[in-house]
Amino acid sequence: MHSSSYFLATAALITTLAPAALSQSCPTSDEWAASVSDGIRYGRAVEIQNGFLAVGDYSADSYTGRVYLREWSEGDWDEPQMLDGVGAGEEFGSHVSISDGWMVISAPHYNDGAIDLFNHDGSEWNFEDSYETGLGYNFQHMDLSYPWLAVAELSDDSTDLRVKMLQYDAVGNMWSVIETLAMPPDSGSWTFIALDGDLLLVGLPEADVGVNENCGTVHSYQLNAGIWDSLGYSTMSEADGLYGHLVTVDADTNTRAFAQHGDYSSDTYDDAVLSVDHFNGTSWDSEPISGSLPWSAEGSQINCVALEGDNLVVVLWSGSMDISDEWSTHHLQRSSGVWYYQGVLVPSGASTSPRYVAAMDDGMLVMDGWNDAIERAVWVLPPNDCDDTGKADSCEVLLPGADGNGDSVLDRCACPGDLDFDTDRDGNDIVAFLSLWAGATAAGDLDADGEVGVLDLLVILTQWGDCP
Ligand SMILES: [Ca+2]
Ligand SMILES: [Ca+2]
Ligand SMILES: [Ca+2]
Ligand SMILES: [Ca+2]
Repeated sequence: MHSSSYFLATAALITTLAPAALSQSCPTSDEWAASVSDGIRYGRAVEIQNGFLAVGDYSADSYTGRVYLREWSEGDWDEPQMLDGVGAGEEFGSHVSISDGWMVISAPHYNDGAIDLFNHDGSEWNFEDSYETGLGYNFQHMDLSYPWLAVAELSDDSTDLRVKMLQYDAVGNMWSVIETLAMPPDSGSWTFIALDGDLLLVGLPEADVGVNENCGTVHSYQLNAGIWDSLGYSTMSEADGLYGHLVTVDADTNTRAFAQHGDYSSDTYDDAVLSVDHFNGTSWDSEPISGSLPWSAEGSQINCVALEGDNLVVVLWSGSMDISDEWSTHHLQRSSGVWYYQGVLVPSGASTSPRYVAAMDDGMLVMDGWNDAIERAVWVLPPNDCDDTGKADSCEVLLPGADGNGDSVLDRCACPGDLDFDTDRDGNDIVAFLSLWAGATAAGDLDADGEVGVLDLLVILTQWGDCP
């Protein structure tokens, strides 16, 4: 080792080089608390997609409702664009979904339910079209996956449930009903719609099956040549099981996840069950979930399930006669077709007060809750963040210099400071570092603070020796 000469060269560089700032492009974790003009339902709808973020507050302004819209732009979450409902009580912002530059927002109590469609023009969201439920039908649930929008609506006498499939017509710049999917009789009055790519799921937790009342089903459909073909339904055949709660789907990985809610008022099925299934092209295969899962505990209920790729997030409500209620957010990851429990996600400043929703895209999670200052709040954070940057590793690994050995793992997480990938930190890594510093090259940003400088050199020195 020629430590002294490295030291002298380093000392010389330190006197001549200022920290070199790098451009950063990955969305960063953040928190937005409710303001005085917000209602108590702030954050009861959240959505994130491709750098767009939406936070709904259907109780704002006497339940007129409001949605806050932010965009990740030039290294920051922008000041929000606000969209408001038009009349008290319509609850605009109860549901929000974004897909490919389009957004839908529900107003469940504008007449019997309306959905507004917006398009992003590169700087803001503009109203383009709307859909109102048919005469004698009430809005239930919806989901958007461009160019399709699925809307569930229930007849006033609760006997007929149907799902309207709307498609965007670029020539007329309008959304039109292409198909109506009829649900079986006794489908109940509680519906979850999940739409992604060519897969549509309809969760009906109160559906009766044979003699099993409130048994619950999940109906699935696949888009073939412009028609939504039924793939049948699944169920657990348990009375009051409420199977099909909180359905979500990821078309990129042909995966769906949902809960079996169970019945609060009976002891038989009062703990939540989580199911994850993989679509094999014809039917759904169950995927195992490894380990002891917190929602199996007495009195536990799942409030939301969010799925993206190999990541699954579960918002849990735990409580019983003995334990006071607590809300927590749990992360699971899939490896070779098995889901492994990873741990609890704790946003900075979050309390264990009620949480209801979560959504995921591009490795970032958005979720609601209450903060330590007893304010309703919304957080955005990455479930996978090996370097504690508040940015998704799946985004950062794509930045120049972040993955020099091409193994899809951030180099600074695998073995911090091993810049020549020979499984140690030694003088050769210092030499490599000095040239990265001189060139202001991103691979030298070992502490991920957006600059290459002395602090990064310290990473090599403090991690000196063989890789773990
Ligand atoms: Ca990270
Ligand atoms: Ca790597
Ligand atoms: Ca090395
Ligand atoms: Ca740095």
